[in-house]
Amino acid sequence: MSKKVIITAAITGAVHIPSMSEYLPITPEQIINEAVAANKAGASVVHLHARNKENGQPTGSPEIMKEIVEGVKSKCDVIIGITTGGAIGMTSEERLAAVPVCKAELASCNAGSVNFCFSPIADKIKDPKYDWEIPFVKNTYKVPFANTFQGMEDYIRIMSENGTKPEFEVYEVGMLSNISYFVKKGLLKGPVYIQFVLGVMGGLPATVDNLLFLYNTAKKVLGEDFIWSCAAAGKDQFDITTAAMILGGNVRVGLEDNLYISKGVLAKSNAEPVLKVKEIARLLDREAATPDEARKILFS
Ligand code: KMH
Ligand code: ZN
Repeated sequence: MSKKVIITAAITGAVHIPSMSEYLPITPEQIINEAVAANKAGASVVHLHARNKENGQPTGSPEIMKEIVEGVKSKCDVIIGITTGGAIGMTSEERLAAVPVCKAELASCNAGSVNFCFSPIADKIKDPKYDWEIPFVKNTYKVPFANTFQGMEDYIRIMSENGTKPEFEVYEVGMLSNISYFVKKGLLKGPVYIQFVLGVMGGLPATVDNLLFLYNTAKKVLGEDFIWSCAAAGKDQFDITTAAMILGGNVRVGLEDNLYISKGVLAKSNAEPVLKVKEIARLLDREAATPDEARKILFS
């Protein structure tokens, strides 16, 4: 088991809406500052999404993503992972546009199609700040998160042409076979990097059994040639990431996945969950990897 743990901070995402928390970073400046502070708190990787500067709506704009990436790079040496998840309903072209522009070290690569529903958010927001928010979340009840084989092949190829390593987001066990298909096809070199994402409505629930199921299946399907991390959406974030660290895995936390630091208490920054998970790691005798230590684990 590696003593070092790679902590990823997923800064803002494309699920939560501004009306849910005043602390959700929106503008490039806020996202940059949050990423830099999360790095200072112990994150060696930041996972970035872009949002419209005026109203916080998730956007695939390569210009905004570039502004964010360059801002973070100018202030610290954290490993940058950009999203290609976009938002439900965006085309592959929109989702991929920032990859050649940013040439980040990592980019998410969603490992198969899944329902990715967060429409129940609409029931909790009585007075939305922006007009786009409620239709945006309700739309996920109707539209699946499409990641076809052709799409995944395109994502893998474009990332490889731009020196970007895919971080495979796995929401369901069959997605491990999809990754294995591309390894066998010769499109991916090991070790592949996998992010197990539990607790999405439409994907595997966030339980320790499911984490073990994914981990054991990955070992069978990918023959040990993988590095893994785990994220959990919502209230199970800290339980599941703790279990992942006990199993020797790496972890992702941050406001993309969970807006709360404890029951009923909003996290005021991304640094808060990073510090919390770093403290749990310390109690488990694991130490947060620096960006350079994480680079060695991920890229060599
Ligand atoms: N926006 C989502 C539906 C990723 O960053 O690649 C999922 C997502 C994952 O964005
Ligand atoms: Zn994301």
